[in-house]
Amino acid sequence: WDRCQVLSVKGLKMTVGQEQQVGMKDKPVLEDLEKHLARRETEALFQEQPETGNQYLEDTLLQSYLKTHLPPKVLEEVHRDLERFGNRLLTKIQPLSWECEQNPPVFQQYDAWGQRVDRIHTCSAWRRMKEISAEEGLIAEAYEKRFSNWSRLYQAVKLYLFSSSSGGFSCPLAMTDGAAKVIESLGIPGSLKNAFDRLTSRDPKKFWTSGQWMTERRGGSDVANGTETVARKQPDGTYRLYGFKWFTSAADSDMALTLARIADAEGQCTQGSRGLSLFFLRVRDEEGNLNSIQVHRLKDKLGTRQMATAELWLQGARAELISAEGRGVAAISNMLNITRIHNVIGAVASMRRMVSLSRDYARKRVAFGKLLKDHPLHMQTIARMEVQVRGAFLLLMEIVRLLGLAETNLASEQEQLLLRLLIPVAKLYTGKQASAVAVEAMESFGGQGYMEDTGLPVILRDALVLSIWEGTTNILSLDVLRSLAKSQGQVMAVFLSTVQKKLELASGTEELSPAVQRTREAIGSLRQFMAAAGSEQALTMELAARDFSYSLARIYTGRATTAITEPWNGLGALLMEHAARPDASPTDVCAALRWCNQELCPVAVESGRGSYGGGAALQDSALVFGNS
Ligand code: UCC
Repeated sequence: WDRCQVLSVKGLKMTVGQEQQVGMKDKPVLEDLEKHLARRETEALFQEQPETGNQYLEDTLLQSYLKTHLPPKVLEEVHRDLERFGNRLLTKIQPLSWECEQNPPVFQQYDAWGQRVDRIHTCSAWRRMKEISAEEGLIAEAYEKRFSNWSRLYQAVKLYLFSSSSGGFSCPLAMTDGAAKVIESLGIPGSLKNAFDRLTSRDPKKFWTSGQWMTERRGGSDVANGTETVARKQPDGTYRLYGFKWFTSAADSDMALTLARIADAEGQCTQGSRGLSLFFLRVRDEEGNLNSIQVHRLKDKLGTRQMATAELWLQGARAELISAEGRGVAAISNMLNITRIHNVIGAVASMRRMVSLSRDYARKRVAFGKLLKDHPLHMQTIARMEVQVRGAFLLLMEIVRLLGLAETNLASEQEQLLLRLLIPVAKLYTGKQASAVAVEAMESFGGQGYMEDTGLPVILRDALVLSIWEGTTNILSLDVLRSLAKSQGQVMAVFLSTVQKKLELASGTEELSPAVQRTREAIGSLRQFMAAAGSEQALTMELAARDFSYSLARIYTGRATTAITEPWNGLGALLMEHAARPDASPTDVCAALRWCNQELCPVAVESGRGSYGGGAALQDSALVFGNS
């Protein structure tokens, strides 16, 4: 006990504040202190909590991005709103977020009298999040298009700020946005007008959220072969759905879009992708009764515990066919592309939150006689994370900028192709970054990072799902290949020519020349890889898909663009472009250089090592299964 006390007193010496720290540094160890004094001091032992302030005002990269890109009038209004929103997040919304975490949804299957009720009880903070989402126009902003092509970017920025304080409500918002996008892309048919108006409403009383029920027991990734739900046509033209949905996120949503196979007169269904159609359904009727749906159970998840994920039996749920028959996957891909962008938003937001907290902690926490911020190795670790967040943030901005152009018919064909390619690239890359950064940042708090009541493990747990839902890393890598195949290589031609052309312009900025040089070399390697892969079997590209996608992410994030000379026409605005702005800071340049110091083209390196041939595939299998 005595030793513990002494250690604690020593601990006190390291934690109570800088002046006291430095003053006490060379004093002898306090073994001779009386026990009661040691106890009193120990009871006063505390560590200062890491905090963030107004997230918008603290985010210099976000502010400089908006200042560089938004037209002045838009910037003025957006800046005012974001500053206000930042304060609301800090003072009102963050406490609700913690409440959501502490009061996860509860499933009640039966009432006291044995009646099956299947109620999902959510806490008042969660329901308040829904109201706030409507009030803040978190979905509406993108569809009202008040700021033309900048509306999408503005919405994404608000969602980015909201994400870490949303108590998991970002998930239903992602699917709500995706559903609105699908309905909009169908031309808002009369039967879906009410749903669209509600999904995009600013009125909390009207606002609906949507689910996206894609996953069944046989297929999370392989939707085309795993979907067993059957749709039977009714005399009134509607359908009734029968099946089991294995993961339904935000199961308390008002409506859902889901896939099913239409049965013919003999009850037969077409298998595979061509047999899938897309349906709209209400989860409950006006009286609150479930639409012939039974909630089987809630999922017991590692993270996103604030949000109810359920297994659902569809037992004749009334639904409306909203795609052409057999075009379900193509129709729902509009939703997927939006939810994947939300995934990127969530990834960047969680990284930003973790790094901000690490930074704040470094200013407060003392170890070995000085603040963490004065330990170069500790700062190097945080700086490396900061470079990752910056790259991911600019990639996100690039995508929502392109999406904004596409949604206002201002995108060129090349920009649309680039958008199609960059969505899976960004989703898969930032999902992995977020997991890595969350783990690394957690370590920067020492043992405190591992303590549940600090809230830090919540961020880690919630970040870990980002590389899984909405398509795993490998599935998204294959989607990158799908975009290449579908465009017959045009997406890559646009990617390469854009990067190449813009690099020439960036090479005028002296300080960036090492980064330009490295990117140029990486593009050369990428070209060589593609030329060689083109003449090989399909297996090569499948095995290379992940490294290939990483290469695209790293090269694109680091590349320079024309935005200096053509601010409104430039394709992209990533680290080098940001660093080449007339008012760029040395930090911007440093981030670009550091980014380009990593291996920019891992696919070329691995290809050189023979990692993608048939022999390598056999070796992989032998390694995994231990065959001799
Ligand atoms: O996890 C889920 C919800 C969680 C909550 C989300 C919150 C996230 C935000 C968080 C914020 C913090 S729902 C489950 C998610 N599941 C998936 O993502 C499924 C993963 N699997 C895939 O993505 C597969 O690749 C499939 C299902 C798309 C493969 O289907 P198919 O049918 O085998 O693929 P096909 O035959 O290649 O594609 C069929 C059509 C083609 O069009 P056509 O016929 O015109 O050539 C494709 O080009 O669909 C088109 N298509 C696409 N188009 C497929 N994918 C895309 C795409 N991404 N973009 C455009």
